[in-house]
Amino acid sequence: MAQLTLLLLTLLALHCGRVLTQPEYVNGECYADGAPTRCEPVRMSFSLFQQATTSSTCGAPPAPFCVRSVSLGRVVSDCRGGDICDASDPNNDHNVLYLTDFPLNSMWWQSENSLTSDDRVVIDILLLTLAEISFISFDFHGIKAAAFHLERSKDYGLTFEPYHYFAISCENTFGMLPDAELTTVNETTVLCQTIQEPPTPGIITFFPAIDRPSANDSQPGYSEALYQFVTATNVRVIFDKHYELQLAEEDPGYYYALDDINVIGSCQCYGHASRCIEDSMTGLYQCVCQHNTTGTYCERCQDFYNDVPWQRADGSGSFECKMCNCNNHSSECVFDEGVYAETEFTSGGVCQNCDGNTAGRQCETCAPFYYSRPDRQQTDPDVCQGIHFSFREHKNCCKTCLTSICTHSTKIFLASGMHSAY
Ligand SMILES: *[C@@H]1O[C@H](CO)[C@@H](O)[C@H](O)[C@H]1NC(C)=O
Ligand SMILES: *[C@@H]1O[C@H](CO)[C@@H](O)[C@H](O)[C@H]1NC(C)=O
Ligand SMILES: *[C@@H]1O[C@H](CO)[C@@H](O)[C@H](O)[C@H]1NC(C)=O
Ligand SMILES: CC(=O)N[C@H]1CO[C@H](CO)[C@@H](O)[C@@H]1O
Repeated sequence: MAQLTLLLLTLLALHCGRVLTQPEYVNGECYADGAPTRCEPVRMSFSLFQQATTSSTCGAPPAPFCVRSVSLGRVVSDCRGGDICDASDPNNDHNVLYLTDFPLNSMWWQSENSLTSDDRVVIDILLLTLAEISFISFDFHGIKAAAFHLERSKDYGLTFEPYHYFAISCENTFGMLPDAELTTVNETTVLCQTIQEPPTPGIITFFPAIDRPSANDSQPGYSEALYQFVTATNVRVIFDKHYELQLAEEDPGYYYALDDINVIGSCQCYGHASRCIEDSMTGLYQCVCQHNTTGTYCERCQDFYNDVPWQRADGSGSFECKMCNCNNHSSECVFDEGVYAETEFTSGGVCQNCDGNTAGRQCETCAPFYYSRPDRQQTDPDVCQGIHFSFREHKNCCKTCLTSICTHSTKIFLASGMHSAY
């Protein structure tokens, strides 16, 4: 109950927030006293006011149904109320929109009313980003399904994979054991959760991370596998089986009915953003990346911040991206694993296209046939001066090479392309 209250408060807060302000969510900061710290956007609802779609809705044409409830521990069906689903009557409409409307609204979604006990019904919800899911809850109107399962997509609906199962009998329906023991090697195994019998109306919730070995989000927190396991761009709900009843003669058949589906989580930003905002072009959420990261999900380092490899911030560190040192002679840099190992994992950036005839991993020396002027800093644009000692026409030129003549003749030499004739 406390959980439900919290959920409703969260949703109320989000509801008001969306109406009154730009959709922007702030949680903590990514820097504390100037030092980078892991940060996450606040939790929000990814289902609220999103358009869900379904394979089955009652009401067109209008059709009667019998109300299911639990009385004295048994499921009962009541056909006496003359209940009817009618899409054209606002009081009896059970459109799929009501699945994702404000949860305190009493309107509900209902499938066609005359299904057989194992007719499947599918609901799809797009989450508008790669969401890190805290929980998904289903608020059944009338009795719960006897079995249903979740699939998720991480590529905006191109592909789906099984995510979680629910059943009164996991073993009989899905051949799965509830309460499976997990260890770190198999902690992202898809599980089956028991639906209590009788399947009273109300909420059943799936927490993707809970009871998995690395779920404790402290030191270092979610494993990479678990971090990936809790994410989705789309959620698909598949109702597999109705709770079987002795249907009365006047009972038109089985149906599923839910008040709401809630998908609660935060934008996945790999610990490098405390906010995500709606992109006005795509309508999708995008992380506001910190720690010199970039991308929709802060999934890579900004250009020129490749001196260390990109890494997710977790409980063991913030892993901010580090700027390359190219001694002021390049603004391009690539990360090299080998170099990183050679430097004992302190610096792996390799500068590209060093300018001013500089060379080296950090543009820290001069290119062949150029030498470093003793009167200039390495960061100076003119630190490397050219001379070709073996080039006959210029062999008398400037032993010290600090005169303007030398600079001039060197330029001629370079421009003439005779460099390669050496
Ligand atoms: C997970 O692996 C452990 C052994 O490491 C095994 O005992 C357990 O049954 C496995 N769980 C599942 C659900 O496969
Ligand atoms: C998670 O870790 C913290 C710190 O190590 C500990 O205090 C807490 O009890 C742990 N929680 C669970 C559920 O194991
Ligand atoms: C870096 O290079 C620019 C021109 O490329 C130059 O103006 C500036 O003085 C240099 N900075 C240092 C610290 O040498
Ligand atoms: C370009 C950029 O955003 N640089 C930031 C990299 O991160 C440091 C803090 O670690 C900021 O001070 C820089 O502004």
